[in-house]
Amino acid sequence: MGDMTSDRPRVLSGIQPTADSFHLGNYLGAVRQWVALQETHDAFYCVVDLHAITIQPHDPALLRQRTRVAAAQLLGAGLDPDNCTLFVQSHVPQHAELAWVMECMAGYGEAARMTQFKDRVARYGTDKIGVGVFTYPILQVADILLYQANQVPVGEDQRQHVELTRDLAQRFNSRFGETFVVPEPFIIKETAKIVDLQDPTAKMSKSAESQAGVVDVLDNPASIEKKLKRAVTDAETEIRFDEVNKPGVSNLLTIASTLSGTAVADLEASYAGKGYGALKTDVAEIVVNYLTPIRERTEKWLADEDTLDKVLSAGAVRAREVAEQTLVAAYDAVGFLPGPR
Ligand code: AQP
Repeated sequence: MGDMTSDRPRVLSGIQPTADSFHLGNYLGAVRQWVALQETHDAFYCVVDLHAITIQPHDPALLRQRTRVAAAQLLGAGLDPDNCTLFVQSHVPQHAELAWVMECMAGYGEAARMTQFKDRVARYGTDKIGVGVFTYPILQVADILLYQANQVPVGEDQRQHVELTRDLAQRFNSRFGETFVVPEPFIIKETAKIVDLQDPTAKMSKSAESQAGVVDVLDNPASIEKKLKRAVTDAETEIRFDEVNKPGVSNLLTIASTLSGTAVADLEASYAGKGYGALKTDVAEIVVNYLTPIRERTEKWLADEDTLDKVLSAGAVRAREVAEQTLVAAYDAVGFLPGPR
């Protein structure tokens, strides 16, 4: 596995296997940065299947399938198992073990203030959600702290959970002695919140009521084109970046700029005098051209499950080595007797 044990700063991030494909928000907000950071950082990335069962009831066969699809997509998007550690969260038991300790560090009110938890309560009511929906942010805390991560590449919606991680790491360190690196969120402003194509006031999200505004990485080209051509814009005609007054057009410019490497200002200039139709057609083409090789590589990985599973096993072995060191230190710090492990 190359020189991953070098002095490079660490990054850790995870993604849930809760859909048949990642969407463009997941890709631009997180996965794209993961691919870049493996070149400069000692990178740990996991498919967080423990998180995926917080929404109940779940289908075991579907979870198994989606876990492989998630891993295959990460490889298809450019993660290189020789240059980063890619693993499945449930293969590393230390995540659940540290989560309990961190749950005991967290305040009830503190956990209840998590926006994503409050959103779920508002949407489904407390009787319809499991305890896991309340505690998963603290499992996320454990996910990050186990790897002594310096940075956590995520989208804006995860900022609060990284802040919680910082708070609990600092609390633990001050009570029991320096044990954890206190991580920073790594959020690229431009792509921190990709919005829904049909409702540009909402983030692109797999749990959107309609999938018409959600572009999946594994979507077929015809479907991607259709969704982009129907994207909601505004009543003006000018192609200009203005997130407040023109969120739909700005989102299209962000997507085009990030995937093509052309600055937003240059795009604005090149569309002077042109209509929204031209922009949508071009963005559709850019997105299809960008995603097609990712989809094809993903399909290749999925066609060879044995190799995929071997990559994930090797990743889990390496992840466990690091996670175990941190867990042993944390267990010792809180006063658990050393025992056989
Ligand atoms: N719209 C988005 N823009 C930018 N980044 C985003 N992320 C998610 N949506 C956007 C980032 O994707 C990473 C993976 O997050 P996840 O596995 O928790 O995915 P998710 O949040 O479950 O995806 P959804 O679609 O947002 O799910 P629901 O609908 O359940 O809330 C994270 O880094 C996240 O920030």
